[in-house]
Amino acid sequence: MTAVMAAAVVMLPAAGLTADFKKEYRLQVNVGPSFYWGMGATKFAELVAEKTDGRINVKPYFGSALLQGAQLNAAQMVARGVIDCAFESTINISPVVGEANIFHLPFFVNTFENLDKMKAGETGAAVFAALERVGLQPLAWGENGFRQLTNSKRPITAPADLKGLRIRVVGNPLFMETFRQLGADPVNMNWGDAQTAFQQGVVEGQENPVGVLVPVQIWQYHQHVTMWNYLVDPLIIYWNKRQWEAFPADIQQAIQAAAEEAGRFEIALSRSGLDDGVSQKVLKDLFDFTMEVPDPVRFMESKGMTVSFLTDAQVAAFAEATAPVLDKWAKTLGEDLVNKAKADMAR
Ligand code: X2X
Repeated sequence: MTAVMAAAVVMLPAAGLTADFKKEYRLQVNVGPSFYWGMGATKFAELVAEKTDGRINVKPYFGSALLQGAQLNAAQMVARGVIDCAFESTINISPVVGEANIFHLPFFVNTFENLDKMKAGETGAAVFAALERVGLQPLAWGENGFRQLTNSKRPITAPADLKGLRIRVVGNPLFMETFRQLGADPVNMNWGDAQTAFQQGVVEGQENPVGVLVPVQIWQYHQHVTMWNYLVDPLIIYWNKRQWEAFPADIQQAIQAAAEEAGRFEIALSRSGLDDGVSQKVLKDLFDFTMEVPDPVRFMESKGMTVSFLTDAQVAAFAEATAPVLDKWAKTLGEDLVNKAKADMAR
């Protein structure tokens, strides 16, 4: 054995122990740190540090700072390894993983129960498998929530109320088509630009979950909110797959556990005040979380907003009006996936 070879043999185990980790793993997040979603990202970074004894340092980059605001590029950049990982909306994943649009069909998934069944069932497995096929390792679910409609003009309780309203939507064609079908005038823009557009009154309305409406203080621009649960926006914590596979097993396990815990925390935050108290109990009992989470609906009312909850008949009228979009996109997604979702929800 030559001296060089001997040295290599001695070096190997040591190199294995102190695997070459990056100084920082960059985490893409579309919103800011004060949103529940942003708080979930911070929690994920903290838990990864804790569970890997500081060997893996995840740093959240809020407001799509790594993408100059181009939120719809998130998944592509992680798949290419330009960004390491993301805590991102299924809407922002959908350009690369079309299957994610199963959650965004209008008036299709309408309750937390249905959503949970889909995530735990074959639908969730199919969406995760689709991420893997494009080079993304899915780790856990989070939640932005059911998206609600706000506007500055009038209470909206029927499709006719939307006529001609300029509504900001995210740049996903399914959203554009849904609002066009309802007779509105949708305009797509990134979230960063949308906030300026609200301030300047360039748009008269928008749609987002209460976990976004409250931190942006939407009542400053829009006085009316329609609670119509028209579609749901789950989040997924995911990692570049090649990089993930190169991690030692103990690191993978630690990050996986951190993602599941952070996802659970973030979902509980997002549902606080919207379910029968289960989420608040999870926050207190499991996470020892003492910050007061206000009931979002009461809170918006206290800020002077009119809150319209739709009756079943009113929801049915919107569902009927948007049925052509649902049918078209169900075909795009494929019978197989749509049937999985229906079967999961019927369970
Ligand atoms: O752009 C939006 O509306 C937001 C913040 O909800 C998403 O990233 C999907």
